Amino acid sequence: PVSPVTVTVTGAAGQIGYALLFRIASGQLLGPDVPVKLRLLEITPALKAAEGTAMELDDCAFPLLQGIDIADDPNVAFDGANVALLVGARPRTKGMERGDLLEANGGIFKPQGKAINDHAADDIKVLVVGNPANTNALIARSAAPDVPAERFTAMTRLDHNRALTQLAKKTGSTVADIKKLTIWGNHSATQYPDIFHAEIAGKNAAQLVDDEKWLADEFIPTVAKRGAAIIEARGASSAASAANAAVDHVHTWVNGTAEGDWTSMGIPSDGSYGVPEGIISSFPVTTKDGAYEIVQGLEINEFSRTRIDASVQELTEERDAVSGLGLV
Ligand code: NAX
Repeated sequence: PVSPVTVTVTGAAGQIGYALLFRIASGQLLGPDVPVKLRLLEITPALKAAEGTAMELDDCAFPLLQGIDIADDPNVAFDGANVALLVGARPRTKGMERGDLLEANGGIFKPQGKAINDHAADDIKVLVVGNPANTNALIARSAAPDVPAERFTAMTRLDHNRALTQLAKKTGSTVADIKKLTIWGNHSATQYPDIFHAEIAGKNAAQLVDDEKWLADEFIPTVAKRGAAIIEARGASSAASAANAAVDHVHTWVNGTAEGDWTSMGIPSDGSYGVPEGIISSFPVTTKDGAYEIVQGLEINEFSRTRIDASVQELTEERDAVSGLGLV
């Protein structure tokens, strides 16, 4: 029998948590043969709501679910964790400056990083979903010096998936035909979805599209501003699609990318493609046996270079800001 994997989810009582936990418990995160133990971390006032979600999880009688613990103390919630999904974060509220936002999130991600450092299992893998995801991941990573830096990742898979569908619609293809798409940079409006290396049923996507105006004026802004468009339409931010992307991210990290394809993950830069070492930026990566590697040797044209640099510049500024606050 396969031993159970402990998965900690923060912000468990929130809307992404509600869309995410049932999929984890049903086996979609790690595979149909892997039993899971869930740990839900919430702030004290939301513990009761988290208990309600746990009651519904019980009522699903998922054969793979071997237990649910709920805590408001990160030291308890991350104890023995193999996978940590950091979803809960402090949202930007009206009139809040960027510095205030980063500081408020530092108050969440620094102690969580330390708790992961002190209590998680040796094979811990961390995905930060809560925004600003890249910089929150950097804060958590900095607070966990004993955990290998590459275990701290940020989610750009939702952007990747959004880009796949937009490209499929434009070209009259299906998402399953598309390979080697890349999201570069920050999970923010500056992100750069890159189709220059993408293939659609084996043909180069940029050549098939052959429309730089569409790329610059429609594709990139549609993908980058999709979160706002969802809020406008739904009256609430992306939840099921964000949970789906988190499942995809971890599933791919653990189980590997397909031959001849790659995915996008926010990961600590090793300096590849001129991205300053240490910042958590999205790259094209392949995964195998629970580890990932940046796809090397891609030619970056002028169109892409400008956009990657702009997003990386924003990440560098966020890094400098949290550094100034003593958070990294
Ligand atoms: P909700 O406000 O519905 O839920 C957040 C939950 O986190 C709340 O229940 C809150 O009590 C909890 N929480 C707050 N501080 C906590 C702490 N210190 N420890 C544990 N739990 C804590 O937000 P939801 O819609 O679920 O979104 C969660 C986060 O995901 C937000 O930061 C959001 O911006 C971010 N997103 C990131 C995306 C990405 O692609 N990286 C896309 C979707 C989403 O916008």
